[in-house]
Amino acid sequence: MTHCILIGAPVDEGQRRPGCLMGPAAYRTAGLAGTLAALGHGVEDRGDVRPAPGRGESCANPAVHHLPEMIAWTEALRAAAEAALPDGMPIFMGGDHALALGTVAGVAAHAARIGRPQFVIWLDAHSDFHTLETTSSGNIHGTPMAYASGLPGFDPFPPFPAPIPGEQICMFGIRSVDPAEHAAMQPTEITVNDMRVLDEQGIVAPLRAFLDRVSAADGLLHVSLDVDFLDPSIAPAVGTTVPGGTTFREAHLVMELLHESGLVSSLDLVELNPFLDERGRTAKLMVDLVGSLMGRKVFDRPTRSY
Ligand code: 4U7
Ligand code: MN
Ligand code: MN
Ligand code: MN
Repeated sequence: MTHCILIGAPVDEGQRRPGCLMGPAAYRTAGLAGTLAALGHGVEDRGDVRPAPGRGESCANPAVHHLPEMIAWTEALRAAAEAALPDGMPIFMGGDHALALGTVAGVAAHAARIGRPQFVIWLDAHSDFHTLETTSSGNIHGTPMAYASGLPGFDPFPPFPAPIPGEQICMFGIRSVDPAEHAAMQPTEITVNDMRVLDEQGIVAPLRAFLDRVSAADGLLHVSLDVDFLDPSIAPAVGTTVPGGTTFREAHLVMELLHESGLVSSLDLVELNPFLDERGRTAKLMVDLVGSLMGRKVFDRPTRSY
């Protein structure tokens, strides 16, 4: 049994299409707490994080918008993550993906404090590897992985507490990478399992290879699940749809393998825009995926030991 700590992060400022701020309410409406409780987990809902007012910070790239608000969110969410981790497994209900600047900072700081390596699995159509200097959309939801990697180009933000080495990052489901992101990732050791890799090798082998490394290092594992990881035909409630995403079964299989590993210590649910949903189907799918991540299965079968 896991003590699950639900934390609402109604971040809407990391992109330009309003609606992600309704995400936490949609997850509550779709029954996230009840799903976890039915699986035998403890559930505590700490409500929604409220950031301090922005302080007027600016940067050289004129495209970047809502910078002061995003710095305030980053500080507040880092604090919420650090406060929750000693008590259980935080589940951050987004909110757009810019919330991960704060949540990943919090988990990395916690891991450094307890002396264990922090790993991240990024389930996304996008690599989110822009800096404030390279982003042309100016949308900060496209930057959290570069921030967590300790790249320069985030001057107005607090320095990332314990940058995560590329060896400890795995991207899964990637199919949209801008040239500047590609260039920035080139010298890193990040594992990029793009859709081509998943087409050729399936889910199981690449995912187990990463989980074996997490386990061997006695690492903590943060899962960041962007709705656009899923194919838009099954998950329409997202502002940045990219065709060719994972199927229903591929996504559940990822969650089932993550559960089986016993390694997951924190989770982001990001980019759900309930305003774009069809009768709650995307919100319900995301809740069902969390169910698989937290142990729902049809039959018990011998599991791999890590
Ligand atoms: B998400 C993009 F240009 N790279 O920077 C950008 F393609 O959190 C998309 O993964 C970013 O949804 C997508 O704006 C951020 C674009
Ligand atoms: Mn993303
Ligand atoms: Mn994305
Ligand atoms: Mn998006």
